[in-house]
Amino acid sequence: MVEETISLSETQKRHINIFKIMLDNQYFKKYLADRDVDLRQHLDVEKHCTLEIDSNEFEAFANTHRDEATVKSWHPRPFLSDMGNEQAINANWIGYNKHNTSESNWGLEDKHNQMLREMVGRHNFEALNLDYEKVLVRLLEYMPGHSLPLHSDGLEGFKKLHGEAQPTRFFVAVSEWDWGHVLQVHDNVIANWSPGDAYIIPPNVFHASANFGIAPKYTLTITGVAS
Ligand SMILES: O=C(O)CCC(=O)C(=O)O
Ligand SMILES: [Fe+2]
Repeated sequence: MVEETISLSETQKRHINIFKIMLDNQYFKKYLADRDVDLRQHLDVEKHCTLEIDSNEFEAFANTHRDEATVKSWHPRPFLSDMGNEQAINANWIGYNKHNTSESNWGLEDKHNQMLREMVGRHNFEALNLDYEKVLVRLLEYMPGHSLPLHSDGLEGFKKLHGEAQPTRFFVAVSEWDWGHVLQVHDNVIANWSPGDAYIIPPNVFHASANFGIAPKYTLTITGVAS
């Protein structure tokens, strides 16, 4: 008994030590400081417009095409940029893993991109001032308890599809806003949205998104170039 108690407390000590090392090193904090990312400096992020979309249509798409979804979690991958991978490592180090960052998405496959683009519709791309022929539309599904850790966009998917360009990235709310559905873009916490609400995520601006609620969260990321 005595021995067990001692060995348990040694294990606990070791765990506390690991946490200390992990948090004391502050790799992600340093990463941001090195890039002059400072939350105390305000960045204006306003709603761009509200698209006319039908949430049900996108949620039905997710369910119909569930077995063709790309299911991923947050970790370094060979096709990401060095920047993306460094950010993923920093996030993994502080506890983000497959149990809290799982995402199902559609749109990287060309046929899904075409279908989603049609569902969004030409009139909405006009509202965004985007070239209908040069877009990448992805539908993201986050279940309760999962989030997209802090990152800046590498835009790898768009660059692969349409070559190097300086595209604009839009976040578009799809499902009705619900408990625990949030997007943080620098010092702006965006919530309480309506389906179709579109926000620009400016290049190199850090953002994160979460579902700490009770219903799935559906969003679109639309990347494109001005028409
Ligand atoms: O859709 C989300 O919740 C996050 C979007 C995002 O990170 C992006 O559009 O780059
Ligand atoms: Fe992003």
